Amino acid sequence: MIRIKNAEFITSAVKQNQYPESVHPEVAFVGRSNVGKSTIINALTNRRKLAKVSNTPGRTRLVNFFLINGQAMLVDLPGYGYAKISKSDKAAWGKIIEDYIVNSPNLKRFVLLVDSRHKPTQDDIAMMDYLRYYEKDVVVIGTKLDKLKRNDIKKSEKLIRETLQMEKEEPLYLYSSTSKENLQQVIDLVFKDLLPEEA
Ligand SMILES: Nc1nc2c(ncn2[C@@H]2O[C@H](COP(=O)(O)OP(=O)(O)OP(=O)(O)O)[C@@H](O)[C@H]2O)c(=O)[nH]1
Ligand SMILES: [Mg+2]
Repeated sequence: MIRIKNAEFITSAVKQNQYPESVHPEVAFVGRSNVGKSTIINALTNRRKLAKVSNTPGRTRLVNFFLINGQAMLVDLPGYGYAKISKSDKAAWGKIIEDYIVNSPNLKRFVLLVDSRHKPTQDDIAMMDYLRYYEKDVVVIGTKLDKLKRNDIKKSEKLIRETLQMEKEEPLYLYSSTSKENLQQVIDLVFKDLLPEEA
């Protein structure tokens, strides 16, 4: 079991010369705007306002770095897929993400968040394909599990796996930041080999 003992906001960046100088392994959170990236970061770290949460999609336009237990860096990437976005904003978003991925030697793992209530979108599929290309670990988390009927959980898992063309051994957890269901499983998966296990 991995325990999150402390979390510290380090910095926000849009380009490489603004990234923190870090020797720590990094795990990057990606997903559609409004899927719950900032909320899950607060839940994992047991902090209410570490990452900014809002009802306005597209709120997080920066790459945000958080140091966990002084040993691993959690990286919050800007969300994609909100409707009211101009072409130039979309290009800027793509560049921010790509610059980070290409210029981060310590990046070990991606956490792709999808909404467990819905079939993953075309943007989610494109993102999954894009992440696979980099040959790093990809962990998929279905968010907002509290909004799902118990009967629909298996169905949702199947739909996510099929739509994203996931192999059996590729990990998927459904999770809720509201009820905290599966929180410890998510922590163990997200920080596996990056933070020490405890009894
Ligand atoms: N019911 C429920 N609501 C959630 C959950 N996680 C997040 N939300 C809500 O979803 C909305 C968006 O959450 P954020 O964490 O800001 O989403 P985000 O992915 O960071 O969005 P961007 O910053 O725009 O990319 C907020 O109103 C949250 O309260 C969850 O597990 N259950
Ligand atoms: Mg956010």
